[in-house]
Amino acid sequence: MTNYKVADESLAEKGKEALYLAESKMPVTAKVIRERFQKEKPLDGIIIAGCLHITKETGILARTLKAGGAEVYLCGSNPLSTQDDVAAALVQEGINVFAWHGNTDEEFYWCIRQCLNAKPNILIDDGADMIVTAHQEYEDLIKLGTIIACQEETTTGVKRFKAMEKKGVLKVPLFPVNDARCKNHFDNELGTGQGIVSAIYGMHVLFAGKSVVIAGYGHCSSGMALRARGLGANVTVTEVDPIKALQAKFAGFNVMPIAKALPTADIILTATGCKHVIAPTTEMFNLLKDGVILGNLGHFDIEIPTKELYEYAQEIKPIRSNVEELMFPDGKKVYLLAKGRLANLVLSEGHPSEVMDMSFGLQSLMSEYIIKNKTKLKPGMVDVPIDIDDKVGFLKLESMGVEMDTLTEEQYNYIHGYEAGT
Ligand code: RBV
Repeated sequence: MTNYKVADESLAEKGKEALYLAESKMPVTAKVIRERFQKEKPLDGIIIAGCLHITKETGILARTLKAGGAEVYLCGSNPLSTQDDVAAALVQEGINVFAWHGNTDEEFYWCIRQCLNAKPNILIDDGADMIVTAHQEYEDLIKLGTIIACQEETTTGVKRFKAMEKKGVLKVPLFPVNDARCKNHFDNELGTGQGIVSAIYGMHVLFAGKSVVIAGYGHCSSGMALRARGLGANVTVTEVDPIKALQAKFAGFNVMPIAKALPTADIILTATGCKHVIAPTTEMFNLLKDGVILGNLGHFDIEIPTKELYEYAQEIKPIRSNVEELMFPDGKKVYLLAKGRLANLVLSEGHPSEVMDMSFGLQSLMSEYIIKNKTKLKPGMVDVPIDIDDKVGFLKLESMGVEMDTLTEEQYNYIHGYEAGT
């Protein structure tokens, strides 16, 4: 029996079209790994719960885990990112889905609890909400060893788990899949980078000639800055880390404090993982230029001070799906994308399938690794093994028909030795 709550089951046919498209763009996850999983059934009898954006790419991951023998439960990792058609299609395939676009915070956690009620053995989180809920409300799952280990998809989640570990309250083995090279070099840089196009589609304005502020210069935001420049924008980067600020400067971007950048910015896009990138004060709000577009591509909706902007606005007018015009007391208009939530996922379909292929290839192999090594795992954070990271890299290259060199034994000894010099 499939357990589920989705918005509209009649959307399944449309969802199948989306999944069909993603299948062909995700050869590592949907073909190579899945075919082996189908034969070897490494996840037989295992329940896997994923708190992930419910997209066609997540659907491909769910199919692969299911092919490996797992029973899969899914809930959304953001209230506005669920593709209702995909959710409906997955239910028809026997995936247990609890997600719909536009759920309230209360409903969001209800969905997470439905997944945890299934007593999952592996949790795959995106942002840490499910694993934190397991720690707070489902202690038995941890104490009795039902949860064997967990996997985290995104930078914000990893940051939260590092804080938990430091405090000594992380009670499960946890693999920060986000930090693997095959994840963050591609998903974060290219996926979020190109996400500026998906995000701006909410307004459909031209980047060329605009003053664009990119808050942050980490993996995600540096990709965004590069893409904005490629589209012809005059790009300013804001940072708090001296090395990243230098990197941005030497890459040719303007670098300055956000307060100095605000008055001329036409578009402000954030992906810092921090809160209140624009401080929630009247002084800062008054610095914003009339007509400015505000969008966030970071995990949570507090980078742009959404709540405070809503409070300050005299009028909030929805102008199209998930785009609002906020009128300030002085008559100035500010355009907010996706209610401050991940605008690339809310206003479009998130990262393209090609990069998610690597992220979800890693997630698939890590679930298998967890089961194979379950007796050896201890609570705390453990890096994704380098051979699994490399494996996904090799598989991706192979799927693209790209060849590369291999070291000779002599070369290997040279780079691993110290004896040879001048
Ligand atoms: N992300 N998933 C998608 N198309 O399914 N797009 C983006 C998708 C993930 C990505 O891995 C990132 O780390 C996370 O969403 C942010 O919540």
